Amino acid sequence: MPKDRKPEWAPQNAGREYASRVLEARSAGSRVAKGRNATATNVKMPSVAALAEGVKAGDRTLLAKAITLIESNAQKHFEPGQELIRVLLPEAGKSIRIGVTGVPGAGKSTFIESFGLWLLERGHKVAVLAIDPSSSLSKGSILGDKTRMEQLSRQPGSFIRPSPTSGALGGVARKTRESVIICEAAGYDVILIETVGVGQSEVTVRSMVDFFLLMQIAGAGDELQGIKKGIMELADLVVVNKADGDNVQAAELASRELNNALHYLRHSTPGWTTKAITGSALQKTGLAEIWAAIEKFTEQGKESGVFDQRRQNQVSQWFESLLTEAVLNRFFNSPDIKEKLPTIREQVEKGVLPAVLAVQQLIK
Ligand SMILES: Nc1nc2c(ncn2[C@@H]2O[C@H](COP(=O)(O)OP(=O)(O)O)[C@@H](O)[C@H]2O)c(=O)[nH]1
Ligand SMILES: [Mg+2]
Repeated sequence: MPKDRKPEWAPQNAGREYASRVLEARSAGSRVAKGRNATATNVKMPSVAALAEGVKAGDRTLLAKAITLIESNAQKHFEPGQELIRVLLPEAGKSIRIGVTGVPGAGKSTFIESFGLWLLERGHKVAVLAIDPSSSLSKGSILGDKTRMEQLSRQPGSFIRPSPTSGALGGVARKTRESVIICEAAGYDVILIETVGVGQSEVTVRSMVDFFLLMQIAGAGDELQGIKKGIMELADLVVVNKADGDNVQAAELASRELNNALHYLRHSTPGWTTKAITGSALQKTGLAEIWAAIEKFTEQGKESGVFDQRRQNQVSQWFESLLTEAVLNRFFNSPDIKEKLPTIREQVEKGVLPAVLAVQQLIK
């Protein structure tokens, strides 16, 4: 059973409103748990052509299999996975990619569910992906059981994929980027990516989305919510969530304070002023305002060229980082280097060999 847990930054006398649910890993049971643990190796994998056709036709079962293929760490799945991406790439790109971050318990998943349903009512197709760097450590997801988004997942126009389980943030991020491509090829025009506010993951998500939404709550402490961590400077919109019930005034005050703070910060997107607003994911308020901001942002950015420029930069940065990684791997894994490196390193440490010379020797 998931247990209600209050995050450590919750006020001492806080009630359940700060509770965030931690889902322990399980091997079978819920639909999500099964999807999460299914390894591509034991899933019967259709051909690349069948997957590509299925994805393009919007078949959710084949879409899920396609993502399982690219998430697979099995060697035999690498080539077909990359071939699939290559085939689908021309169909991709026609969506708005939205990142949602915030401390655990801020209400990201609740918001994504409410917002997703709201968008479906307006004729959009919504895909939800998650990046949760903690999941590989805790064997469960601190994104919590709301990641299941029961209501949203029952709608035909939606697709929800929890965070890939294994691997370091870099690997998880690659899989998410490729999942975005696949979802777009399947006709999803709004992609929502949820991530937790724990360090690098926000930067990673910022590097793959068009619009970045930071979810805050009143009274949880500025420091923990990233004002000091520079996360505010990544955001295109700050939403103070849980502006409902007794909490409305506190939320409005927090929003005003955030707007003051934002005044002095560098904004994430050239030509766009990042603002703070209030909303309630639970009561479904603020959704229209958030969408209006996203639409204006997109319209304005496409007109000025900032939107396409960012996407282009993102792809080229991604390419550079993949290339660097590959070159480094190749270098450090070559038998010759593996053999010589320890001795040379020792000589440098002992002061026998100058560092510059040592590097030159190894590179040669
Ligand atoms: N009062 C109130 N509670 C909310 C709101 N949004 C989320 N919650 C509650 O806050 C808790 C954490 O929500 P969740 O969406 O899992 O947060 P996440 O960790 O950021 O994804 C849950 O118990 C939600 O029901 C809101 O707008 N108002
Ligand atoms: Mg969540």
